[in-house]
Amino acid sequence: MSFILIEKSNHVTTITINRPEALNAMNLIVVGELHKAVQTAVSDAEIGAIIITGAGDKSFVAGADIKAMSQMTKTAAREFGRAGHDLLNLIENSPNPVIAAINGFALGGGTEISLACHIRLAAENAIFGQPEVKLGLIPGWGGTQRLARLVGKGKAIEMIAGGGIIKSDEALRIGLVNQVVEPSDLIPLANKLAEKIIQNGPAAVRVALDCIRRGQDLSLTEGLEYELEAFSQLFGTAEMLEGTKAFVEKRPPKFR
Ligand code: DAK
Repeated sequence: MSFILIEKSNHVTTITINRPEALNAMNLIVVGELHKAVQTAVSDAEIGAIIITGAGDKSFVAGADIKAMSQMTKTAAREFGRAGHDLLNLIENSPNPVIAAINGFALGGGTEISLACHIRLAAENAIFGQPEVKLGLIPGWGGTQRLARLVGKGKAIEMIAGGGIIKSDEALRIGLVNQVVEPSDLIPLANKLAEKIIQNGPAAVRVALDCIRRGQDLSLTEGLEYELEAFSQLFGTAEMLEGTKAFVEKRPPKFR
């Protein structure tokens, strides 16, 4: 049985983590299937945006599978941790934007998956948390690194060391999510945003994303140089010529 549903429509792939009976908790099989689905979407030249969500109306991902982890040796835990890192790095390094549509519980590994996505949209019933310390663990899929980079060290330490949960309004307030909407509006909003992205110059979107991502690991001076080079490289491309010509001719550009 597949734990992943994939829908491809109009340059957008929607990937649904489908294990609702366990609130979409992630075991090694689910991690592997999600990795394969994301790999297929990022390798598809036709795809310009990816949406990741959870099946059902209660949960995005309620975390790594605690029952499976309770049986793991140190070696198995390292393998599980590595598989999670590989998956989340794949998402973060996707050439095209990945949107997390967070439809309920996003706990532990669930928050961590959303952190690897480029844009986080949440339903009003979304609940975030890094409760691993309550299990005698720490976040193992990048939470100690990505959360602090997104919301700042103080908030990250409060969430990780406290192990508490935060609701969607607080997540919005601290910058953990981009927008909060009614549950029924979540997927339509994700689709609307994806639609907006795919209407833009595909290479320009990819290059902009790459600059932002690379800039996180560079000094401002190095990042600005990187941007300057990337910006210049776009000049004279068919895409750039079409975009600027369409503006002059007062018509929408045809990029795809
Ligand atoms: N794992 C396994 N099963 C889970 C689960 C999880 N994380 N969350 C929910 N389920 C299962 C429940 O066991 C239950 O199944 P049955 O026992 O009935 O068969 C079913 O989903 C429905 O859950 P509940 O009956 O509990 O539903 P409620 O509405 O009452 O409660 C809840 C919802 C989300 C508040 C509750 O299920 C809950 O507290 N779940 C656990 C949330 C959590 O603590 N998540 C963080 C997991 S720790 C590492 C790699 C990765 C990680 C760490 C280290 N390395 C290898 C180093 C990551 C760790 C985590 O993500």
